[in-house]
Amino acid sequence: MTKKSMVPAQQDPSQTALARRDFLIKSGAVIGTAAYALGNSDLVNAETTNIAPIDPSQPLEVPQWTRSLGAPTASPYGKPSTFETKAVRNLYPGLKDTMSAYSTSPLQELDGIITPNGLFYERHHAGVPQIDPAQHRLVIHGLTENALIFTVDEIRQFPAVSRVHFMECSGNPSFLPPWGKTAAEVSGLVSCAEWTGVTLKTLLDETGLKPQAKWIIAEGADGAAMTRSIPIEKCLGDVMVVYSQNGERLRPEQGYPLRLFVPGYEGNTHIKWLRRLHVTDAPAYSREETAKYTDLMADGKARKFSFVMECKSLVTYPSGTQKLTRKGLHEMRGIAWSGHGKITRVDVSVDGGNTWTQARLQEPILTKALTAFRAPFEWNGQELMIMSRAIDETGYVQPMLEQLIDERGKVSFYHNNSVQPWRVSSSGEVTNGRA
Ligand SMILES: Nc1nc2c(c(=O)[nH]1)N[C@H]1C(S)=C(S)[C@@H](COP(=O)(O)O)O[C@H]1N2
Ligand SMILES: [Mo]
Repeated sequence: MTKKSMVPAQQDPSQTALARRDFLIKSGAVIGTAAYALGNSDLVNAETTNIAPIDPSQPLEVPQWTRSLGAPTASPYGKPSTFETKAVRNLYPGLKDTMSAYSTSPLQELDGIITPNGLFYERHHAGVPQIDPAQHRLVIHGLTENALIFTVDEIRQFPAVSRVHFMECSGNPSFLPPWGKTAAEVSGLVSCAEWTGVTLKTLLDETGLKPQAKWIIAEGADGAAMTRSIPIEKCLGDVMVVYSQNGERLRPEQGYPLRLFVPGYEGNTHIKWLRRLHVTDAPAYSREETAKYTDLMADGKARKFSFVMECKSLVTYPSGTQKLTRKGLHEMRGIAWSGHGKITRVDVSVDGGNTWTQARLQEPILTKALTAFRAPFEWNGQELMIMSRAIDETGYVQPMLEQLIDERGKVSFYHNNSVQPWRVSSSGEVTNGRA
């Protein structure tokens, strides 16, 4: 026998505690299970005195919620704690109208890489239609061998795939002030989910394609009838027609019951409430790919079909309006993503970009998905200028804003993927480093 196994069971602290809890529960002394670790006198108090509000300076007092029953089981759809009042979507700064509007994901409140469905960013050009899935149809026609009409149920019967991908609006954020206060205000038009649906290729295999097929024009069923043209190679690659998001059916805000998902491409191409895919030999040159979602350069020419969301990262802790409340060891946290593939490295700086160290990438590291990063740092009351820069598998390095402006001028609006600085003051307050 080893020395360890000779230790009597009741001397193992966890065993002792469990036995004691069982005894107390049997003897009717406890209501809440956590109470066993406390003295008998506390338990007697809990039973005989009126329940007082908890005093945070007495953390070992049995709290009020331990002395009573909780809420009943099986609320039909679970909700976050009512104390989590900051984890909410907000209208994009400056917007007043809610119909053609954006709302941001509260990035500074989120952990990991999956955005909860209720906090996914929104961009609607004509509000959120309420679509009855039984009445909804998807038409695929044009330069196909057969034109086909699918019900939502029929689409769900094809072999499916589930993939984790980010989606980002290309106006996230613009090149000009006012700069936002929080991470959400700066860059909250990005979110990430596990999407389930059929690959568009599966449906195109059903319709067949004529040799002249070069583009597919996707159209939404909302009041904006949002229309975008996607090159056929992309459509036969990783494009999906999705019906689920993080395990449940798409939210109305995200395109219920069907949405086009175009991994790595700007959010505008991910047509929601998808009703029509028109296979053609040329793009539609719709409003959304001419007047909007083109990039006017300093020389007066515009880039068109600038589809791919380039490599970007953002520190979400510490970030604007947060506060460091203790000195010593901290962890810088953030998200990085690239429409070209996987994130290979994230560098972080606490001195405004003079020196950089490599952050640790948190697994999983998935293609065209948010990747979380972490980097420890010491804070002892000195001022810091915190920032991150991401590098993707093509070797592309996230640029500074000055570099982007040098290249594109100041009239450009979309595709600002520049490095975002946060200033930490000597009192620990965090503010936008651009302001
Ligand atoms: N039918 C339709 N599809 C649409 C839009 C729209 O207004 N109508 N907005 C587009 C834009 S600009 C973006 S950024 C994304 C936003 O998707 P989300 O609201 O799910 O975040 O959807 C795109 N698809
Ligand atoms: Mo967008």
